[in-house]
Amino acid sequence: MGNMFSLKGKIALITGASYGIGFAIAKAYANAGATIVFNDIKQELVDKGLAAYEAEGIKAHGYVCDVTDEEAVNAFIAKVEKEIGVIDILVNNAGIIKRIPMCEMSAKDFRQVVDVDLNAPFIVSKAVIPSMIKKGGGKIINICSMMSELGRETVSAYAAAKGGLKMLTRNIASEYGEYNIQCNGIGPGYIATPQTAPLRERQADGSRHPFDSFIIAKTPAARWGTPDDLAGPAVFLASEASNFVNGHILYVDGGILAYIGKQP
Ligand code: NAP
Ligand code: GCO
Repeated sequence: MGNMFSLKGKIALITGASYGIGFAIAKAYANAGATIVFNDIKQELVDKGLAAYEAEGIKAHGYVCDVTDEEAVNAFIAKVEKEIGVIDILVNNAGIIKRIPMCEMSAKDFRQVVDVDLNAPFIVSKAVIPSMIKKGGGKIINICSMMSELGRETVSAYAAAKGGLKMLTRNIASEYGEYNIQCNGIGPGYIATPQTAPLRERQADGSRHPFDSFIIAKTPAARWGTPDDLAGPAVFLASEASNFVNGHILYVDGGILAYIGKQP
């Protein structure tokens, strides 16, 4: 039996992958043999990302592109197809969060979160699907969240977007499965990245942030995840090992969704 997790010869686009979860997934794909393409919103972040990949011995291709801008995305994908080749694996990773109580949140802020976290995966997916069909198949992996299943104070827009992304995942699987396209989601638990840094900040007296302690108590693994915890599941969903897995959300959460919580 060959290595069914190999990504040799595949071209993978991971959006917003200069650092954080996207970077860890891209690193794992490169180690499995794929050619890495990533984008970020600013040139300085792309440059920072390129240097970080180089430090890992990876020759990545970095581009500036705002994933919410349909015209820019179409031009970006056309450029990648011309310069590197047809994208075999797309990871819709770029995302933002705004933690604001719902009744204090402006519609503009709400729309911005939905734009990056839900509309953009729609825009980028529809830009890559036609060439995947022509090539005979492809893999799309949407980075969902605990908030695809759960709510909490201050994250109404994020939860609405990530819940929507779960259903977009199932719909892409439904609509394009017959073309050998598998679209699945990864639902990370609480992962230590810049996005969650404010939730882990030490208090003035040096003690843990209350949310930090709350997450550790709520997670059977009793720790925050690291971006590298997502590497194995991401490789699985990009490889031929998952060729009959479609429309599934794989939660990688140290057990949070299985757990009722510690008794007081
Ligand atoms: P992060 O550290 O904030 O990284 C997100 C990346 O996306 C950044 O490079 C960011 O660039 C980029 N980005 C944002 N808006 C963009 C746009 N319009 N166009 C292109 N790139 C854009 O986040 P992360 O924690 O690694 O999260 C990655 C994904 O996982 C997100 O979708 C997030 O919602 C999801 N997630 C995270 C966690 C967690 O606990 N960390 C858990 C579940 C799901 P800038 O730096 O310029 O903003
Ligand atoms: C929050 C968090 C999240 C996580 C993640 C959980 O404020 O609750 O930032 O929502 O980043 O998406 O899976």
